[in-house]
Amino acid sequence: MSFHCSNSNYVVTHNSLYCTNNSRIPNSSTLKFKFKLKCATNNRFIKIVAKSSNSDSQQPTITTPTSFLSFLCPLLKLFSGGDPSGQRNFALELATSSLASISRFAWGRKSVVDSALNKDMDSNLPISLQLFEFEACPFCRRVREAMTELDLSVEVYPCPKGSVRHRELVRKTGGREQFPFLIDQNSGVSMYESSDIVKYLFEQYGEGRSPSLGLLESTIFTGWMPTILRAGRGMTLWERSSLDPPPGKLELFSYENNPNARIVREALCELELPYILQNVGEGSRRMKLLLDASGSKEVPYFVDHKTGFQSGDYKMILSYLFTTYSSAIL
Ligand SMILES: N[C@@H](CCC(=O)N[C@@H](CS)C(=O)NCC(=O)O)C(=O)O
Repeated sequence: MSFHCSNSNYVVTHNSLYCTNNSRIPNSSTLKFKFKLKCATNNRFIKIVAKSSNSDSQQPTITTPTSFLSFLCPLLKLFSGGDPSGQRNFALELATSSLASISRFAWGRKSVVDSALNKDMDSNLPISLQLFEFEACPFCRRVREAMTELDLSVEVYPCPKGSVRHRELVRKTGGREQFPFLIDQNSGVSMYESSDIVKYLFEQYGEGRSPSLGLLESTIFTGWMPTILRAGRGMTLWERSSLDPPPGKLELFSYENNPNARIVREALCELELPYILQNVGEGSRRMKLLLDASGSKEVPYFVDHKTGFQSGDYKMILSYLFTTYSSAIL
């Protein structure tokens, strides 16, 4: 249910209140809403009191986060594989990506709910979730893991450091550059803070399930491992990436903890290419879509709908992406 009050829109889920336009509520204040609902079956009024809490991260502070990544980033660049479009040692790439997957245990591997969203599995249906993130960010990873577990499709807008398009959108919509940032067009909610996003997604689409404590707390313990192991891949915009957005829809079948799919997502991020992420964890209802598209259950599977390119071979996908979406070619 949603309502308008004091120049802001609010959405009430079964146990939370969200402000949909990111307007700032002063830290010292608590907002209390009282309203009545008329019950359809017996016409009696139910009184509802909703209270915003000061710890609610829907009250954004104006400060830009001082991220551990800002210190780690130059260090990782020093040891990283350098130019992502250049020759790569694929044995090493796969080894580090596999270790990264192991470090995240079972999170983001399989679907744990029969999600309410996307009941009709059709890749042409509009997607209501938009996630602004970058691959190397541990907080964004936890949200992507939750999305695999909830079997949700999402439009991903990569926001690497040096971004020329998507960071600006986040600043305009949410007020500051902080990732992850989620927009849910179903409810009109937009929000920062990974743990709030994960809780929100489970509340909205978890069919009564709650996120596991492991998923919520894991970022502190193992969240940085993939970032370090992958030497900061999926963190910074590739210097020769095309300045224009892709002319057509890009679609990736993936699940968060798949080592090969991670390497493709890193490249999409370094090229700042928005794409439809079709999560197909173990037990996903979307498996049929993948089978129809590729004839196999293997991920990653990538489709560029404009050019017709499609492939399930991560090396071929990388080569295609860095050639097609390089500023030198377009
Ligand atoms: N508490 C926040 C932390 C988010 C955060 O610090 N994100 C970093 C990236 S890992 C960020 O946005 N850094 C600013 C930047 O990259 O410009 C959450 O859990 O979402």
